[in-house]
Amino acid sequence: CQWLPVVVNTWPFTNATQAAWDTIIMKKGTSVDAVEAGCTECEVQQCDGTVGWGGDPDENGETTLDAMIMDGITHDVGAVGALRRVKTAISVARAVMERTTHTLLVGDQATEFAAQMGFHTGDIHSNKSIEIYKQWRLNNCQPNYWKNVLPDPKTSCGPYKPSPFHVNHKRQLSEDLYKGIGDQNHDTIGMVVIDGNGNMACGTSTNGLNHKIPGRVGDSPIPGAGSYVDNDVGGAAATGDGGVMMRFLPSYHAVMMMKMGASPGEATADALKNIIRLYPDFVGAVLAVNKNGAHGAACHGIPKFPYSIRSLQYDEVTVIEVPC
Ligand code: SD4
Repeated sequence: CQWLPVVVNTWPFTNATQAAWDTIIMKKGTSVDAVEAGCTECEVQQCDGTVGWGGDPDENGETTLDAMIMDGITHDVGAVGALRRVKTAISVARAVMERTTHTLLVGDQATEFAAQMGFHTGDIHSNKSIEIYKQWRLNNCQPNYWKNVLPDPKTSCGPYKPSPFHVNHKRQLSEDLYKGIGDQNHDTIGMVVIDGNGNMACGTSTNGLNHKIPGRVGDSPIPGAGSYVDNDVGGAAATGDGGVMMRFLPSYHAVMMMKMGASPGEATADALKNIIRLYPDFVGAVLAVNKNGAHGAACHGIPKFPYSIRSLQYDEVTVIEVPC
């Protein structure tokens, strides 16, 4: 198609788009190389504090990372969840893909794997993450992601105990989540690339949610949830409330809709429709590009969703805003 190659990613993370584009054009890299380079750029720059080291500490004050990478030709996937003490999450995910027959490694063992593969391990706090954590402790540790539990009566913080009272099966909305996701505070890089040979790859990288419960893994490293790609169809990536999104595999849904003939815009809208029906207060977005380079996105719960693109159609990295 006349517009190929194409790089698209969530949010106005334009340096990431440029890094991926340069990898294809200047370094003659593959789509997998480009996704790794683009997501790495965000990890290094800590894109808005929501990607990479030193952002969004958990309830213990620790930043942990989720990432995945997927090859559209082979459907090979590598992913890490709740990765501790390593900054280079997308590259570790790629090592999982290329050096193991597994798909997803988590927690301390993912860190051990990274160390074996030669990645640097060490402290990944920042002054900012320490400050966010301190403020949260000072504000009575607002237990954003618990339900039907009681805090320690002395501290009003954890450890939480199961509440003996009524059990509410409805998801409680978290103020913090809504502050964390929006056009002023971008989250999670999700990227889809079509390289010069028409081959596709996708990936994600994130540090998840502020004050998440330690051990929490979001949608980002889950194939079909955080992102998904099929060389013969197209790819998609998601951002938003991952606890909800992973129940619906919106990236897989969008790619399957494109396979059945939907445009990227229609496919992403359909993927979100399923979620919104059950979770009307859900906040998130899905971005998709088909194998010909047509692109589109849908979003919910925020005024608009910006995504970044570079292709032959756009002679510089361009931010497109979709109204929600
Ligand atoms: C997560 N989906 O960990 C990520 C966060 C995100 O916009 O994308 N926020 O749930």
